[in-house]
Order: sequence, then C-alpha cells, then structure tokens
Amino acid sequence: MRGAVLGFFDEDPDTYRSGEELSKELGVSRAAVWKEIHRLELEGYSFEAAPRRGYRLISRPDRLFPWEISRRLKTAVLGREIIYRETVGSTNDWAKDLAKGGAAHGTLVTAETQLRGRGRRGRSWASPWGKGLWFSLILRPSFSPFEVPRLSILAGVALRRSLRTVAGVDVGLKWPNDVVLRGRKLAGVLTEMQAEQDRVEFVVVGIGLNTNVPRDAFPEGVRGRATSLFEETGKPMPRIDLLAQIVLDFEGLYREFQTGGLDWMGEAREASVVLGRWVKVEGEKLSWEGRATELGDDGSLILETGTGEIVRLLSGDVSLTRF
Ligand code: BTX
Repeated sequence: MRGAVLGFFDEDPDTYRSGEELSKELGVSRAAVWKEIHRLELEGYSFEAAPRRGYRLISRPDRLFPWEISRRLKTAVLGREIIYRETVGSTNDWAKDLAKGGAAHGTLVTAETQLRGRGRRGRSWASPWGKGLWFSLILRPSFSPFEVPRLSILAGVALRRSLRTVAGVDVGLKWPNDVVLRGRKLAGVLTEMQAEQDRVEFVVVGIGLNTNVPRDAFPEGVRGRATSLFEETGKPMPRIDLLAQIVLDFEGLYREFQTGGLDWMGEAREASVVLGRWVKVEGEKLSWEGRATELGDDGSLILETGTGEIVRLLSGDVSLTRF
C-alpha cells in the first residue's frame, strides 16, 4: 500500500491527487488513504493538502527505506530483496544470520546506524545515525573460496566508479579494502564468508561509506584519518542515489568477474595509492616492508623488500612509509 500510494505521487510530482481518486485507484476506502498519508507523514514525508484538490507530495525523508531504494535501483539481481532496520548491531552480522537462514543471493541489508559496526581484525567502524551508507550484500557465488578476497577489490572499484558518477570525486584505493580521498579514509569494505573446503556457502560484502558525516561526529581517535563526502565537497550527498549506483556498478563488475573477466583489476591498479610506494604491511603475526610492485590478478599485493626478496601478500594493513 505504501509503495502504491507513493508510486501515484511519483508519476507527476506537481499534480495534486484527491483522496477520492487515490481510493478509487487503489481500491481502498478514503479513510484508508488518509491513514496511509498520515503514516507517511510520521515517517518524514511531507504533503501539502489543498481543499478540493487533494494532496501533493512535497518532500521525502532522507531515510534508507527499502521502497525508496527499490524505486531507484536499476539492477537485475542485487538488491531485489532489501532488509532494513533503523538500528542494528552490524549489517554484516545481521546479513550472516539471514544468509544462514536461507536469504537469497543479492539480498541487501542496510541500516541508519550500527551500534557495533565492525572493521577487520576486531576493529570497530563508526556509523553515525543517518550520516552514511552502512550496508551488506549477501552473495552466493559459484566460484571457489580462494577467489573471495578479490571481492573486496571489486567492491573498491565499484565504489570508485559510483563516487565519480554521483559525487564527482576521484578516490584512491588502498589495498586491500580502503577507499581514500586526499589521504583520508572515506570508505571501507569488510568481506566475510562461510565456506567448506572448495565450496562457498555465502559471502557477505559489507561496505561503510561516510557520506554526510561531519568531522566532529567521528570518534576522536579516527577524526584525523577519516573523511566524508560532505567534508570534502561541502554538499550534502543524496544517500539513496549513491547506494543505487554502487549496487548497480557492483552488479556489473560481479557479472564480469563470474564469467572470468578481470579487466577491472586494471582499474584497481590505476587507482591504487599503494603501488610503486614503499610500504609496511602488518599481518596477524608478521610484518613486511618493501616497495609495492604489483597487484596480482588473485588480489594479492606483491612487495619487493630491501634485500630483493619478493613477497606475495593476501591480506594485511598497509601503511605508506617513505615518500
Ligand atoms: P578496517 O579494519 O580497515 O578499518 C577500521 C578502522 O578504521 C578503525 O580502527 C578506525 O581507525 C577507522 N574507522 C572507524 N570508523 C571509521 C569511519 N566511519 N570512517 C573512516 N575510518 C573509520 C574497514 O575496516 C572495513 C569497514 C567496513 C564497515 C562496514 S559498514 C557495513 C558493514 N557492517 C559492518 O559491521 N562492517 C561493514
């Protein structure tokens, strides 16, 4: 009903719709129409009501309501199912639970805020209410578990394309999962999977993107290294337009990847802020220093150390050291 009422106002935003017209078209009573309009108002929509003319939709709230995302999504598969709550612990945790319960490939899980948003290795991800995109995609790929780490890089490329299209900014990719703008972290990707030896049951690709976060809303320890589109451009970012574009770009790249296409790896290399630089990479237990010489097609970073040793790394935390 909500979608149907809003759909009506979409057709021609400047036209008033009378209660009678709406009730006839939707096949419900005028009281039911009025109730629905009232409910939408409580959700943040605003209508202008004019005597004898009816209602006109004036503005929509800046909320990630599934019906709002759906009307902007142009994908075939991803995001066809959308699960939304205002507040969650972590969209990745929730998506994993949903996937265990059988959620379909392509399900999009999103929220206005996360109370326990996660980064890698037990780190936390700040997710101020309504100020960013915090979402996860459930995927059920047919490829092997070894291919999964590349999805973080693929997500980075999708973010780069979408950010250029919608926000007009050129971001860099910091292997393996950061999106940076003028040296600060704008977005992060957390890819997790459940797999048996050679079969992936599901993958959850979690993306956190700071759209409208004001600098002082970042936790103190993060503030100096993080940024948002709003901070960089001075303009508030329409979150849903950006989300719809990211999911669309991700879908296109994912389709390419599934059929063996890896051209987008070239884009990841081009946008890399790590390649050619002297870096320190910290793993769970060990760390390495060297020049980052290559991004392998398997998603690995190849380092040439000071002693000429070649090291291939599949994950780790990179810091850029010498300039
Ligand atoms: P990461 O481990 O590379 O980054 C985490 C680190 O980034 C933190 O330790 C902190 O220093 C910094 N940080 C925390 N919050 C922010 C922020 N909002 N912006 C910039 N820097 C920050 C990166 O992990 C992967 C993050 C994925 C987040 C998404 S959100 C949706 C999904 N659900 C979930 O719980 N995680 C993912």
